[in-house]
Amino acid sequence: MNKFYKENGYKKLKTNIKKEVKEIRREFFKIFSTVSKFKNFKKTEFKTDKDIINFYKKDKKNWVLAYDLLRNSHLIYSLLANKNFIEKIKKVSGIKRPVLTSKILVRVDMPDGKGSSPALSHQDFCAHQGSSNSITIWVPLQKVKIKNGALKVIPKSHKHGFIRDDENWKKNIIPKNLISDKLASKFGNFIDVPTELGDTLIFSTFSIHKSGINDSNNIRFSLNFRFNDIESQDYADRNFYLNEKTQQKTFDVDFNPIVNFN
Ligand SMILES: O=C(O)CCC(=O)C(=O)O
Ligand SMILES: [Fe+2]
Repeated sequence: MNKFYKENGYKKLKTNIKKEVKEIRREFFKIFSTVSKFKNFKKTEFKTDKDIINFYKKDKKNWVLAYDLLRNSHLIYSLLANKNFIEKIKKVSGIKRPVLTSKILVRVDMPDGKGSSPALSHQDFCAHQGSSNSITIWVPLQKVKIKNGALKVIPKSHKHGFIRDDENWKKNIIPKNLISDKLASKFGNFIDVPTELGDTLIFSTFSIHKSGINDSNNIRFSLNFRFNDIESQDYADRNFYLNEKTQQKTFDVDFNPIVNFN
């Protein structure tokens, strides 16, 4: 395990995923463009972030259709096929045999808090409840400065383990893992973690973090995926718990499929 990571509960990594990251951002543009074209919003190719922002402002319903497709883009899984990248993650985090906790998450943070809702202070642990050494890998798809929403982390907060905000818990605020800024401040101060293109941020499942606000005119795309360590006794003792639903929505079909193979 990396010494800085062990002490602080997070670490910025220089990685060799620049090529994949650029391709994924390009593919996201294609997905927005295609949905826009076929749903008759705009017939021409989306070229700039502004095109996607306009799509959201003028035709949110169809924007959401595209947004929901991003997480099923096959290209986001190209990151997991990069062996060097995975080896680096294992070395820094000390995770011996990583297995995903759930699907890769995709965020589209647009100016003025539009798109994905900015995440308030929380730990990721509640969301998946995996091995105690589990980690989140946050992958921005462009340079992220403070101005466009650098992630905020409280160094060393992971050392306290699972933190429950009893006030929020009682009020049944969803998501339940939110920690008020007042309680979070007892564990230290947030620092901003700006990243260059190709950098990723690894943090412990117990590190308190929150979204930075995107005050720029551009989109801040990010992916995040999480690894459990199946070579972890505490996880084995909880029968390798997975907090993930796998059911389909329905087997009902309420439209007539067009068959056109002849
Ligand atoms: O990208 C962000 O701003 C925060 C994402 C996050 O914390 C999460 O998805 O758990
Ligand atoms: Fe998070």
